[in-house]
Amino acid sequence: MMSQSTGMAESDIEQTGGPRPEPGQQAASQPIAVGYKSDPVRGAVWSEVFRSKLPQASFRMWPEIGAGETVEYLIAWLPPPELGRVFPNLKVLFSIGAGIDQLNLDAIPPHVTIVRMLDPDLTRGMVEYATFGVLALHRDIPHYVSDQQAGHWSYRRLQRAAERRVGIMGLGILGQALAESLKPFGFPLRGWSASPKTIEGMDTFAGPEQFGAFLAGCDILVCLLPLTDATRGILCRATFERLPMGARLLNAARGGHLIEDDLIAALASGRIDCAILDVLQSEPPAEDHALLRHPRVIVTPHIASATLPQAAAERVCGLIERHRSGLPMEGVIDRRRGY
Ligand code: NDP
Ligand code: OXD
Repeated sequence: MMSQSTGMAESDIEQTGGPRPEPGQQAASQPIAVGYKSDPVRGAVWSEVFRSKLPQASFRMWPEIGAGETVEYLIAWLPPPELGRVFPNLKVLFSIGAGIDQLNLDAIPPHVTIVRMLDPDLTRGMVEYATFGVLALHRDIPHYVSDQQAGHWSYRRLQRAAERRVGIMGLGILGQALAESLKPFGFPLRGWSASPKTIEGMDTFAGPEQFGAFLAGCDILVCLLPLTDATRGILCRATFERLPMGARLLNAARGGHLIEDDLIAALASGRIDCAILDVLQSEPPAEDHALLRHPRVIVTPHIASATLPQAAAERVCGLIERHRSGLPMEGVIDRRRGY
């Protein structure tokens, strides 16, 4: 369920069991050790933000992490494999990305709260990319790019947006923001999520039992799902066969959602007309990867959106302060669901 005021999934807002200060006590002024394990160039920006926004924090960049047992907060894309041993007193792991499928949840001690990146800039980036993608698929741009490369000048019939049904898999932060962005163009919109939702101007479907009905009305299918055990390989032959003939595909979520050979076969049969992919199974792909070379596929190198270090660091400083004051944090993941 989405909160009206923030657009956040309620499951993203959770009590974290952080230390509760006495009334009036400034828990946030106590020293804090924060580890950072990711790109060091971006880390320099993070370090600067911590210096100004959370001066009581000792910001330590991997591998110069000091005494691991003092670190209570870790910011990482990939934490060290033996997280519990390296940081026995870790309280919160902040994922640098919106997705957390890169984490091995079984290797993260159960008492550690995992928080994913939620940031308006990250959402905006995805909205820009996915809006561009839907419009490009609607206006046959993969065909025109390929025609240009072949030196052809040929027209395709213009179809009204009102005749092109767009279906969004995943109605979370990104899926709902995309739906809002697409509304003014007049596409009939539908969406699919795990739990039922009511969204103005959109037909909604939920759960595996309504998946077929959802797919049957998607002329353009957009994937904005998290990658979990339940969604891995969901863009496969069985799914494509339930779409209208000649449907178009946009995957801006994770390469693990797509069975690439099934897409290649669906493109060959005409079941899928064309596709835009921001993510692939293996990144970077081999130079001779069939989808990189396919004339009806546009591939981009996982750039649909990105975590910008300044905004992300400011956000995490705020979350640490909230945690130390015993307040709930946004973006806490539910380990049972895997997102
Ligand atoms: P959210 O967690 O906010 O939303 C996920 C949505 O997917 C929810 O609506 C959820 O349903 C739905 N969902 C999850 N599992 C299932 C399932 N088994 N069946 C049906 N629906 C399901 O995620 P975000 O919108 O923030 O992000 C989505 C993904 O986008 C990220 O996990 C990440 O992988 C990807 N991403 C890609 C980027 C890129 O640059 N390419 C950048 C940023 C993110 P419910 O609402 O009922 O829980
Ligand atoms: C993310 C991404 O998950 O950039 O944030 O893919």
